[in-house]
Amino acid sequence: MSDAHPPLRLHVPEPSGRPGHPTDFSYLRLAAAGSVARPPVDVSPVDTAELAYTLIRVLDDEGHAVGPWAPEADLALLRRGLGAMLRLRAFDARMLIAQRQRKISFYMQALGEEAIATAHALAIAPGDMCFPTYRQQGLLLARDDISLVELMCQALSNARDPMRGRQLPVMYSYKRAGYFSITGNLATQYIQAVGWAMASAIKGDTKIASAWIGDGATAEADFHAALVFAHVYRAPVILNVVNNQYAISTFQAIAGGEAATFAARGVGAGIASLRVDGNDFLAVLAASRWATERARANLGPTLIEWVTYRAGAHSTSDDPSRYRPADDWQRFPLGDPVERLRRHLIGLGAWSDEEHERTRLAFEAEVAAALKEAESHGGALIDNHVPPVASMFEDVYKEMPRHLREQLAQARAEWAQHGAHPAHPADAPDASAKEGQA
Ligand SMILES: Cc1ncc(C[n+]2csc(CCOP(=O)(O)OP(=O)(O)O)c2C)c(N)n1
Repeated sequence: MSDAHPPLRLHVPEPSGRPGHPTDFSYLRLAAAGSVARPPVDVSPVDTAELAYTLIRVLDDEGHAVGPWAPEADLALLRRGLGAMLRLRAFDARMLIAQRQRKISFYMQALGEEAIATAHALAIAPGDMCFPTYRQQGLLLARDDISLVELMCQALSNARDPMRGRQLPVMYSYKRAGYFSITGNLATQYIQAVGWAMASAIKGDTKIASAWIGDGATAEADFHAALVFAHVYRAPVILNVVNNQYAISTFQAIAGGEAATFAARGVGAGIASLRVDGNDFLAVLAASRWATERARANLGPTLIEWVTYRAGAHSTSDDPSRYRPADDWQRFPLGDPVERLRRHLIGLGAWSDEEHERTRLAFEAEVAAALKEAESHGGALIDNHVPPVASMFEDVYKEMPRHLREQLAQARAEWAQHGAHPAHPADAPDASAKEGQA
């Protein structure tokens, strides 16, 4: 060992807050509302380097919309956005209770992050394809394409579950609503979205893709591979990184390090990149529109880091009191997205506390009624609903090929052989034979 050098050691980033010790949020690179320049959409990616290290914000502490990023948005759109966030919050709260009541096995809330998916959904167009993770249900609720009852039937895994029990609760799939089937393997959303966007360009279509990932999952190789393809081919895609400060119990610096932002990953890959206050509905709307315009004009991809805070547990299987201060969200400098838009609209005379309360209660009632209706169709944990064995083999090919038909018959025969009662009439031992005759 040379005397000239100290022993080598690794640096392991530590969270700046722990249970019982308030978080020091000074690690967040904040900027005052209205202080960041808005470049033209044809800016060269390298000239967004500064934007990747600051924070685009529109709503100031008094709820005024200030600066060059303040979007043109009529009051009807903003009221719709606030309503959609309230509806999403009511939906999540009710589903969380349903899990605690053992009606569903699992749930994931978007509490505290509602502005991101909601405003983004209002910036993209029908036909565009989102590749979401499990925390972007706001994309579906904001555009109201899918009924709450249908979403709940998926979470209940009941007879009306469009996924027929083949996906975890919250792992929705809606081609008609531009919501690509959720993959549990994180970061795959990125390569899928970039590939879809490239295909759209190859076909000469006008539709763009929107990819979603959390801070933690950016450490996956798929994230980086997707950036290379997006940059090289200028794929028409928006690359969203939701930095909600935690990946389950792991602080964001474990995936991101402390010297660079997640937005800076994009600049390094040759991609125009923005870092945006994700709890500021107006900033999300403005940045999403900017990125959308770039993609549609063949100017290439945009990576956007949305800075926010995951206010609830990671999932119903998680207990955040074990790894972070209980009052973190109250102390988070970017506040609550619902309260910030409410304040803005009240300041404009376009909303009131009374209307807010009335709307909140109306959504609570809508959600409660929808769950009652969804439960009337049963559920895996309510009436032991089990989909037919055949559903394991269906929907892969337009027509089931012979080898799968054989496997299905074998599965049914083995089920019968082991003496198990078929949970579904379609699984009776002679069902395959009858199907053969039909
Ligand atoms: C490839 C892969 N690795 C690990 C997991 C297990 N896992 C599920 S959620 C999660 C945390 C992800 O955190 P982040 O990307 O920050 O998203 P967030 O949940 O905060 O929205 C992990 C590690 C997974 N689903 N996929």
